[in-house]
Amino acid sequence: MKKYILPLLLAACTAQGQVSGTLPKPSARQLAWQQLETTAFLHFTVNTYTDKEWGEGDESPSIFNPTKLDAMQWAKALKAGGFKIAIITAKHHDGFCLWPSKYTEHSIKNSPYKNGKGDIVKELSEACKAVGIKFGVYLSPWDRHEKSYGTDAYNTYYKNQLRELLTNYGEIAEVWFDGAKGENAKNMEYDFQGYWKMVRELQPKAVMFSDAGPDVRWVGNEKGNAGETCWSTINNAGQAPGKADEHYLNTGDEKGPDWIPAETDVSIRPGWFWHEKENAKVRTPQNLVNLYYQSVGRNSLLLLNIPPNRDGLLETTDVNAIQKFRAILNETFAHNLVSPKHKLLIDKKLSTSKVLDVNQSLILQLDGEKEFDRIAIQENIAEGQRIKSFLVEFWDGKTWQKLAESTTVGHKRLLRFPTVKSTQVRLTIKDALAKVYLAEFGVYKASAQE
Ligand code: FUL
Repeated sequence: MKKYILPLLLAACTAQGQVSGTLPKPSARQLAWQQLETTAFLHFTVNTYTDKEWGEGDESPSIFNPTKLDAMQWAKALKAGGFKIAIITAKHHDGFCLWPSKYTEHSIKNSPYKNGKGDIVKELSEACKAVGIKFGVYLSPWDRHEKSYGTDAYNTYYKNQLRELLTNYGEIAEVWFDGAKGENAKNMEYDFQGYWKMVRELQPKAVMFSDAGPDVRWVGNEKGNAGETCWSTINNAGQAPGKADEHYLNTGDEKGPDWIPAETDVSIRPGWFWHEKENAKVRTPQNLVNLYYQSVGRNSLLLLNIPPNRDGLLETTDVNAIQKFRAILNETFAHNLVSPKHKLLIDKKLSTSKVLDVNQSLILQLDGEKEFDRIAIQENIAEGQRIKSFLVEFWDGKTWQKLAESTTVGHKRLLRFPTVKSTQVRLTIKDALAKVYLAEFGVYKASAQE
């Protein structure tokens, strides 16, 4: 047996990339996911009616009655807000299912909603398809209702429900495995490997989120803050769902052998579920724009939660906020002021890039003398994430002046600074893991409404 061990080890190291000298790279599904940039969460369950954030599991299905529910209203609002996936809490910690699962009575089928004939997972999946956005599901492993929780039979229960979600609702773009669990919850060994295998088999295009992957990791907080330095790589060996090292996940690890980019989940309201008392605490469009800079602008994705109310509708305040958020972003990033002669860097194609070495500088001519206060830089992450630190300067007519100095770039780095006027800017790669594939470079003047 022994003689097989070394070749096996070597093969494993090469597959991980670091030992062979090549860098970890995204899978096709991760690459496509990263480019979506903004995705949405819909937290909805019995909590909406009990005013809780974590249900107990003993709520009666009779309290769940969203009489005006309109999944098209949700889907249209999310589309208008520029969100590319809608992820619904098909089952939160209370165990109540928003679809009529065959495996429990604790579901919508025993609620007054459509006299027990409703299926919100179906309604939303169809609405998403109709408006042209993707669809995802959150299925809480922690279940405070299901009696088998704490035994291995629960793993079978969970997989039965997962299979229902993966087979009856068309294409699923993302599956969310939340690691959260109350301190007094029963001990439970989740069969994550089994769950993940099922997703790969039944929905090969779906990315899977948990604290630590396999495809997407948690950003380490629920405040909407990706690390100032944010690597898409980590060493997954030390991480597990529910046992996350929050700081490590926030910044990633430049030496990490596993490509598992960060997703920044945050709510438009203080809570994840709708509460009447929070109606006046909805984030403003400007606050949401700031979240975009702190997540997408730091090589992460923004997963913004917009919770339906007791009627089953998104509130007008929330809908208006996300629409305005998108309008501001569209205005800010409408005109790239870089001269058309740098065409590879302004063609919005990540696959056409300019290769730069460490210490190499690149001067970017603007399309005349321009006022600007935002810069967007993108690496072609299909080749891995490489930039460790960089400097951006502008020409003041006599000399180069520092505009910003920063660390990682990855899919996107957004820089904000007070307005300057100039004809050219200069990018210097100060440190990198390997040659840099610079895909895009944008110079902008922010919308006055930011
Ligand atoms: C947490 C949960 O406990 C919250 O209720 C919410 O679902 C959030 C997105 O994840 O871990």
